Order: sequence, then C-alpha cells, then structure tokens
Amino acid sequence: MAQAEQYLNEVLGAFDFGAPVVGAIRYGAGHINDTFVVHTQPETCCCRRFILQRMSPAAFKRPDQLMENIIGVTEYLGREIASSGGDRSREALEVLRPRNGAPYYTDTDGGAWRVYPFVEGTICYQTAETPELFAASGRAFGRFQRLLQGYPAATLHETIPHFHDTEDRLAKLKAAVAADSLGRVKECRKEIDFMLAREADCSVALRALRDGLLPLRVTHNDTKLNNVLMDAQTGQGLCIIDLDTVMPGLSINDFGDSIRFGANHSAEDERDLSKVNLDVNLFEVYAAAFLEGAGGTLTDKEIEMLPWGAKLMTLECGIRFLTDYLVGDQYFHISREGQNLDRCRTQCKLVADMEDHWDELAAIVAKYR
Ligand code: ADP
Ligand code: GN1
Ligand code: MG
Repeated sequence: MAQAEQYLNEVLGAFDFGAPVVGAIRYGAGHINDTFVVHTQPETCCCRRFILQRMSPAAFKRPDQLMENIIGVTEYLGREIASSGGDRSREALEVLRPRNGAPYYTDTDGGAWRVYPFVEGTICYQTAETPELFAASGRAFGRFQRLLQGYPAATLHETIPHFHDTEDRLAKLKAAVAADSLGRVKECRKEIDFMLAREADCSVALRALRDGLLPLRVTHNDTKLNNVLMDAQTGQGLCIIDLDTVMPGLSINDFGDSIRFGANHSAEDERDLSKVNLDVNLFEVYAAAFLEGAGGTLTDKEIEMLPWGAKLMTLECGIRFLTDYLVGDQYFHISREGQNLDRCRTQCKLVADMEDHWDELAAIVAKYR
C-alpha cells in the first residue's frame, strides 16, 4: 500500500472537524498504525487537535470488526467513567465519525482511517523516567481491566487471531527460519537458538488457561507505557489508548507487556546491551500499582503467575521481532536497517535477566497474594 501521506487531502475532507484544518503531520512513536496530528483553527478559540490514523493493513484484516470493538469499548468505558464522576472526554477515547456516518473512512485504495479528538494536557512517555510515573501507568492499566470486568467479552471480535498465542508465534518463527527467504538466518543464529531453547516456556500460560487455572478476561493486550496518556498536571495515568487489540485475554499478559517495555532504562531498540537490564525495583513498583488499580479483581493464581506474564510477553515479542526481521520487516515499522533484530536482542537480554532474578520476582508477587 502507498505512503499514507498520499491520501491525506482526500481523508481530511471526509471528516467534519468543526473548523478549518490548518495542517496534519506525522505523530507519535507507534510501530503499527500511520498516525497524524491534525490541527484545526476555530474562529473563536485556540487550535483544536485531532489524532488521525490509518489502521495498519498488515496488522488488521477487518477494520470493520476492529472499529466495532473500539466503539463498543469506548462507549462502555465512557459510561463507567461518567457514572463514577470522572471526565469522560479526557479519560476515554472518543471516535469522531466521518461525514458519511460510518465508523471509519475507507480511502480510494481501501485504506481504513479513523479520528479521535486529541486528549490535551497529557504526556506520552517512551521510558519510565521515575518510579512514580511507572506506578501511575500501572494503576491506569489495572483500572482499565477493572472497568472492563463486566464488558460482554463474547461480543468482541478477535482483531488479530492468535495474538498472544506464544506457541503459534514460535511456530511462525520456525517457518521463517526454514524458509530463510532473505538469507538472514546466518546473522541471527544465536537469537534463534535462544528462542528455541525456551520452547517449553511458550506453553506455560496457555496450558494454565486450558487447564482452567487462569481466567479469560477482557484485556488490552498492548500495555506499553506509550499506550497510556499521563495527565501533565497531576502526573496520573489519564487515558488508555491504542485499543486495537482489546480482546479476551490473560491479565498476566497485560501486566507482563508493561514490564517488558517499562521496567528497564533503555529503548526497545538499544544496541548497547550492557544498558538493557531488568529493574527489579520497577517490577515491584508496577506490580503493587497494577494490583491496586485492578482493585481485587485478580485471583491468587493470576498474581502468582505475574512473573510468567513478564517473561512470556518479552520472549514472545522477541520472537515476533526476529520473525519480522527474517521475512523482511513487513509488520513492525522500522526507521533503520537491522532495527527489528536490535529489538529482538534487547528482548533476549531482558528474558535472561528475568531468569536470573526469578526467585526475587516470585517473592515480590507472593507478598500481594
Ligand atoms: P500505534 O498502534 O501505532 O502504537 P497509537 O494508537 O498508540 O498507535 O498512537 C500512536 C501515538 O499517538 C501514541 O503513542 C500517542 O503519542 C498518540 N496518540 C494516540 N491517540 C491519541 C489521543 N487521542 N490524544 C493524544 N495523543 C494520542
Ligand atoms: C506494537 O502498536 P504499538 O506500537 O503500541 C505491537 C505490540 C508489540 C509492540 C512492541 C498491534 O505496539 O504487540 O508488543 O509493538 N502492536 C500490535 O513495541 O502488534
Ligand atoms: Mg501504541
């Protein structure tokens, strides 16, 4: 599909922003969608902004189902937030429909675009600059899970089938290695062996689900620190964004993906691996905050298995980055050659660190059961 910029004029004309559009530029650090910020200039007040996104055609095959999920979830969250005295317009995303009243706009080449009002007065962080900030994100993701406790899970579409099916992710890696379509396998033998040596781990959470030890819940499934907008005034987690993967899932995965991304002090694509280390203190800070936000919704078994969520989300993400590198970077946006391999290497380092600190992680969560 062509560059998203090519369709901007057409797409901007399809929405009524309530005032003239004065510009639209690329925005944010997401790996999946094409995101733009749209500036408008109302006559009587200052600039109003919107987020315009082309949903990734590589990731999302059914934008109709995806938007049905998002509209259902944002309206439900809006009602829950309003009824507890919260600010619906800032604490939950709102979908701005195109002029034709559809949930999203389809451009002349079939690309699917949506708009949200920009949530002002917020900051989107790429690394946990302070433990307080990380804790605030944990409370927000825990609360998100609690707020959606009563959501009718059976009405949700599976926007990406097998999304956190770690067994399936490993099988796809094996297939990419066997095909070696770009001859890249020789560069990443060490990383491939690292993943293969952990084949049995890939089944741990899935087996617990199959055995009825872990419950299926409505989960976010992509709980990176940069998927929560922090209130610039209060420093608290305000609005959970990136709802593309809200689906039935495991609470330990929501916990784990936050640890993967946030409980260290380096970028996801850091090349100097000596800088990539699990911060056990941040693990504890996040665990306490996530459980506080979840307000008693997690079972003892879920709490016991939180370290598994951290390890498996990190291993799985490493497997996904590696697979994408082997097939030619088709899924995760890259800004330089080798970036997905670098991302894979940071994940391997973090998994190894988690293994080295396993007893400490288990002791931390045991305190909260
Ligand atoms: P991706 O799936 O590519 O990660 P996101 O939905 O996370 O896309 O959006 C990318 C970035 O855009 C976010 O990290 C955040 O900085 C910004 N963003 C998204 N929605 C909003 C919003 N409603 N208000 C303010 N910023 C937003
Ligand atoms: C993607 O969309 P974004 O950038 O928040 C990906 C996650 C990965 C993450 C790795 C829909 O998240 O699953 O964990 O990159 N999202 C999707 O940074 O695949
Ligand atoms: Mg995102």
